[in-house]
Amino acid sequence: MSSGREQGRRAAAAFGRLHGTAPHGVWSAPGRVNLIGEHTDYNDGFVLPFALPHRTAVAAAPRADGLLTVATLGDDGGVQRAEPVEVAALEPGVVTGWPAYVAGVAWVLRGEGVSSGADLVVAGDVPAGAGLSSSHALECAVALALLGLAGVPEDRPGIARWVQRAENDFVGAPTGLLDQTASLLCTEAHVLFLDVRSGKAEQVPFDAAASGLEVLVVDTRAHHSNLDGGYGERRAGCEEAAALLGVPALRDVELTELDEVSDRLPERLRPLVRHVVTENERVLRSVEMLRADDVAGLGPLLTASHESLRDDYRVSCPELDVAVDAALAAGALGARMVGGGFGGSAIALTPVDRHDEVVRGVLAAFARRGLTTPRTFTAVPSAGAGRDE
Ligand code: GAF
Repeated sequence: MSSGREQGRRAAAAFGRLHGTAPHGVWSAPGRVNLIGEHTDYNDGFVLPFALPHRTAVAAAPRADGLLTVATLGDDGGVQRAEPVEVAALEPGVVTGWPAYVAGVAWVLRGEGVSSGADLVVAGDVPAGAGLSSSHALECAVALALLGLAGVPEDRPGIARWVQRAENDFVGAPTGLLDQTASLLCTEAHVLFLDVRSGKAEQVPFDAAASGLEVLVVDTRAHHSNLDGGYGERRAGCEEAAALLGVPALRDVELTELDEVSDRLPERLRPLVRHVVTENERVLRSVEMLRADDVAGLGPLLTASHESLRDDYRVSCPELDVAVDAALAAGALGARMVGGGFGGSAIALTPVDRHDEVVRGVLAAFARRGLTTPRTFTAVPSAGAGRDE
């Protein structure tokens, strides 16, 4: 993990080497952890993410010929170049693989009247496929870079919606607004309490260390992708349930009416609705805990969230369950999978003085089952996206 602007410096240096000149600017955006509020965003509900110190940086300069070139700097210093594309010729399906995340943003911005070509050089350390929002970090950094080059004033909630459109309509992942909003709006030392329906975003102070606690991230290294069918199926199930209930979104179902509402749904949709309704409630209770300075009180809510995602929403996987169970057994106060699921990362709210035991317990549990050794790190709420240079 790098700190602060290191990725920006790497991107700028690589830009100089590749293009023989300094970039016009460098922008970067972080990955995220979602403390709680999973699969609620596309149901118009509540989320509570914070930004990671891990960032993706984009060094950029405009081009007069309308071409978009992208090069990515690997950990080993090697550079991977995407096929240059004409911004005017971009359409969904024309670009695939990782360059689609970059081209998708350029495609959306072209529709908004920002259609200049550019040279982009990317460097970052957000683990890919780890459920920590590496794709959104890239998309948000690219969006800020292209808008910055064009001199367009930033409207962050608006940029989040553009990035969502790139992801939904160009890349083909039917994701909600959680990740890009987190990357663009989070601030250091806070979690972002976002009401996705109204767009109301509140910075809630979050200092686990002051309570002798930390958020330990366990990247299970079981690969996660929102492009696999499971994510879209869950989303479609929620939309079907809302339509059957005659409400705009599952956000409109109250906890108190859950039983009555379930009776009106086919069996297969009931657990989805139960997860979304109880998860929204857990987010609201988590915010109350944080306002009351009761960070330890989050523990049972995190674990209840995991159980709901595992048993009702069914988006967990053996690796995530092993991580959560082992962390709890070794002394974590609460633990849950984060992000879309089916792989990726879990978090464990861990007493700082039990850090070593919890890490050891998780590693041992993975080793006993013959699973790939996970990566662990302590996540501290960090700065959101911005211009580095
Ligand atoms: C992924 C998606 F990108 C988010 O929009 C959100 O739905 C999340 O899964 C689940 O909460 O990260």
